[in-house]
Amino acid sequence: MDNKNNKSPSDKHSKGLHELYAEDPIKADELLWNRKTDKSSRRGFLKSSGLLAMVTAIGASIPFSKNMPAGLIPAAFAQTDEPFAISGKEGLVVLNDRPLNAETPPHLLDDEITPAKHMFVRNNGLVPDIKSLDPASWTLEIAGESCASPTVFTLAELKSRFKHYSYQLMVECGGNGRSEFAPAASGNQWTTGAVACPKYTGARLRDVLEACGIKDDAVYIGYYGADLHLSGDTSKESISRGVPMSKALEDETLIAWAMNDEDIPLLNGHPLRLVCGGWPASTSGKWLKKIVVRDKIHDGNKMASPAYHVPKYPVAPGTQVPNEDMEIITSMPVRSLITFPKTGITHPLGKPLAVRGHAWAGDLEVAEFYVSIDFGITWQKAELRAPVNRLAWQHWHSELTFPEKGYYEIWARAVDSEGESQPMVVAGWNPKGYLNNACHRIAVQIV
Ligand SMILES: Nc1nc2c(c(=O)[nH]1)N[C@H]1C(S)=C(S)[C@@H](COP(=O)(O)O)O[C@H]1N2
Ligand SMILES: [Mo]
Repeated sequence: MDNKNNKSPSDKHSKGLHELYAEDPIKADELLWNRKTDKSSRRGFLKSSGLLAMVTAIGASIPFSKNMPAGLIPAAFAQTDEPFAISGKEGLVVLNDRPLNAETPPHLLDDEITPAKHMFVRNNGLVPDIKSLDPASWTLEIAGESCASPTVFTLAELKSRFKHYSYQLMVECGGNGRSEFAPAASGNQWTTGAVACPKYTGARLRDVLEACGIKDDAVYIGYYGADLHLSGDTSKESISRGVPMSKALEDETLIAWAMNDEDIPLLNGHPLRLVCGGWPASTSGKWLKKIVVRDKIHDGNKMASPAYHVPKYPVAPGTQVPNEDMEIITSMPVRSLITFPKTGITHPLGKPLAVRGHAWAGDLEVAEFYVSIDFGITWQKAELRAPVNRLAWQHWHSELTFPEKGYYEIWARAVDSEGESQPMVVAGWNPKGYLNNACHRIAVQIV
């Protein structure tokens, strides 16, 4: 028996209002209120079944329920860990809703392979309408002045003509950690959660480009996606970035149609995305429509300094740096997360505390990992595993014992294969707030 199609409306209510609203706010509205989606009616009449569901979810009666504006989502829900957030996502913290940007709290990045529901979202423009993202009619154009035979492939052709590869790949926004810079840099105030490492499946960009002929003068590729500029102006791209040929032709650089063996989530680029693991994720174009092979550094939107550029030399916080003194970000720096336990826990004295997380280092590997419970005075070496493939994060774990009761911080620090360590305090200030790879730290109370 197929239970899925056998749900009565009361089953739907037992799902919980958060989920109902997250999945389909309009449907939820219709289910709960005695009305169609008439946004002009200021007050609605809560159906008795709807009231029951709401009261159950809130855990208290609603004396003035009959005065509630139709479609009102109770403010009480905003106090839960999982607000009526984003369809297909769970527990993400929304930093901006236009364009939609949301990050993942560290304890929700505990999985070795990041599940779709916990992958952050970073949009520069307007998310394409799901109806315009039909995999059956999707095409990818390969063109540009350094492409010998420009070609348009259907998604089906990409899948049938080219060998499939799967890799777990690091996708981290260049601005991850921006919130810690002072003076503050403008842009999304990411803390630690603009990062993920899902498994992608697709064709190698190299195979596809080689099938179209790469001219000798090729130096760069650039992508174009189907999302519109925030202004809605169809003559502008929301973002169109790229990478040098050396990165484009790496084994792991994919034109991906699947994430974790499923369709790529709508917000993360369905039905096709470029993935350049280990580089600022702005190079991993979503809703991928076109790739150009260029005879110069790609000049699409957000390629010019100061976007995704950092000073060529260290500068004092707050310095105005001329554009010509900035250089484009390539590989992301060494960084790590403590994904277990969640910050703020209490733990009994005398019982060892297991801690774990992930570490990554852009194009490099992480070579060593350390944890400290005394604010970085002494460091204990943690167990560190090799990556499942190049450009995937590595897992670390350790066990900590505490000398007495009280407040502690656990600090975690990765060192890459070239001996570069994460800094304990905020990394080099830069005008746009990129590449903060400072140590992640969490609080624990030993009782
Ligand atoms: N078409 C398109 N691709 C894009 C973006 C975008 O806004 N549009 N944002 C980029 C940036 S800045 C980042 S950090 C990543 C975020 O990927 P995610 O939303 O799947 O987490 O996508 C990149 N690719
Ligand atoms: Mo980004």
